[in-house]
Amino acid sequence: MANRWINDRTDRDVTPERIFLNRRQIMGGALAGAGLAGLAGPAVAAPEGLEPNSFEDITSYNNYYEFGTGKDDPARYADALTTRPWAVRIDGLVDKPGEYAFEDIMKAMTIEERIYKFRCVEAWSMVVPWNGFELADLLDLAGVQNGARYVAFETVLRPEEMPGVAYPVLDWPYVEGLRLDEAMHPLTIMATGIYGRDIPNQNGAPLRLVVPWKYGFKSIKSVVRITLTDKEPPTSWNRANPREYGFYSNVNPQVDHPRWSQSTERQIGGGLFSRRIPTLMLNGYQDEVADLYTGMDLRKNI
Ligand SMILES: Nc1nc2c(c(=O)[nH]1)N[C@H]1C(S)=C(S)[C@@H](COP(=O)(O)O)O[C@H]1N2
Ligand SMILES: [Mo]
Repeated sequence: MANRWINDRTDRDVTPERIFLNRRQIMGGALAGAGLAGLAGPAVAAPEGLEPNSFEDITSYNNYYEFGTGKDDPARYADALTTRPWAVRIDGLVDKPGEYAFEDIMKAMTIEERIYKFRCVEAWSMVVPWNGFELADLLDLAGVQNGARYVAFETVLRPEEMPGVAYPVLDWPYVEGLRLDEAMHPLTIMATGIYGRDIPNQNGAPLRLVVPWKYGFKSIKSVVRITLTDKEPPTSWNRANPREYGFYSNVNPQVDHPRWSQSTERQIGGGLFSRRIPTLMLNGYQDEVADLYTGMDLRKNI
């Protein structure tokens, strides 16, 4: 493979220390403001201090349409996905395009725990203790060029390992996109683990995006390509149903999905007694991310 990146650098080379510290300081500030646990705990906790779901809940109730549209299909079929060796192609408007081996990425990144609430557009939610690294650190590694404004993501496409792609539910491969500032935000992570264990295939092994203030479908799984571009990239759900799914897909309890309300969510877990709770603007991460949307109408730009 041409241009394979060799890991001969330390974290410090990867991200200029000033920016690196800044990002951690931002997180520290968010923590202090919310009055949550100190430095010993995860860098960011779920809004309202919600209890994490069990490993069992998180890994048995999934959406990963490449393995079928049922909530238990991913747990049943995703084992067939080969996740080693793995590489992510980073290309487009970057200084160092190429295939980045998963092991090399892991060596270069700082892995942290982040407990995030996750809100699916189908009006259920979970709290997940992810392990992963900031997407910004990976993008810094590749060197984002000046003209870049968006980041496009692509999931692996392996019909022989993915029974669901035989059905044209979505245009395969699954694709997603973020604006560059959303991608660089310290809350945006690439998850590689759950509860300190390697991320299971049904949750998007070996690495998947997590953007806690957006609906779950923005969190693209098993990423093989990241492209920096100057144009808004296509997204699978917008392509499939532009009337129901926009590019931003920010959690907004005030804007109903055309077929259901988004004002409450059902908490997964607790069996028969699963509770409904009010959905919060930007999924409760408003203090951290509202600035990204200053001057934008979050009812129109959905
Ligand atoms: N490649 C791919 N990524 C995907 C999906 C998918 O079908 N394919 N589903 C999305 C949706 S709708 C949700 S709610 C989350 C579910 O993540 P989880 O199974 O880890 O809870 O993954 C998102 N990422
Ligand atoms: Mo979802």
